[in-house]
Amino acid sequence: MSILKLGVAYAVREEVGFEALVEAPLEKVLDMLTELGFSGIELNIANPMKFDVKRYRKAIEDRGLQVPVISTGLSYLTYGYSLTHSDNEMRRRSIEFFTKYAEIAHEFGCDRVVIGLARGRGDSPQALDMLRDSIAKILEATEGLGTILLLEPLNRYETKLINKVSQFVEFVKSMGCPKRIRMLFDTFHMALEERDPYTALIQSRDYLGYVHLADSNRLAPGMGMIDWLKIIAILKAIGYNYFVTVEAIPHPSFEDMIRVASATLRPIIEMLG
Ligand SMILES: [Mn+2]
Repeated sequence: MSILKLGVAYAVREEVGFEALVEAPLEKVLDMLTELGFSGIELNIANPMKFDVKRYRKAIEDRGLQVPVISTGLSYLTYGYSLTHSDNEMRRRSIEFFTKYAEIAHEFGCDRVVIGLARGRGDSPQALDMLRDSIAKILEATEGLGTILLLEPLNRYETKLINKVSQFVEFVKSMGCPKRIRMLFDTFHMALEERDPYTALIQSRDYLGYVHLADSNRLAPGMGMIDWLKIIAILKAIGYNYFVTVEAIPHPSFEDMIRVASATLRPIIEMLG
């Protein structure tokens, strides 16, 4: 039995958009995941206030799958809310959404919520201060649940706020290293930003709370230049023991993407993980 579990990211919303996320009927996706040996599904929820927890819980639990994290980037892409928005009301709504995301995560029996694009693009000089302030407010509001916030370094084309592992470390240190902020390491973003993404992964070991897998071109693992044996070997060596979740462009289709990802990763995880 491997320690690492394989997951896939899934977009929960009606409108079609963000190409890196999945747009396919839930039940069909869950059946395919079960068949291909996945253990979990990450839910990226555009509007947590309208999310039907019961329906999702039943469909997911009926198949013996888990929800490793709740992710949040679609709230920014759909409504424009962000943790660093210059408009106080938009920032307040973003924080309110995060509090609700934490409650939803708790209902799925997981304690982790992602801060990716919902932190905003970082265009204003006050952005880092606003991010610290917003995160402090979310930590306070979710203290009773013990929610862990997974802050994800993203590549420079998506945000100016925290693009590398070293910038993540600097940021959490500036907040006094709260135990409930951990890093989400995304192989696609780090292949773009770091001199060497493998070394960067090793350097993230003390902070690592979650991992996204996509190849160097954001296609399925196995369709680009990343050395997956090396990535999984490092995760094992640094003692990471949670989900590795595929978040790749569904090309040529979602089903093809998860088939390739499973064919690439499962043998390595079974051998090493
Ligand atoms: Mn990601």
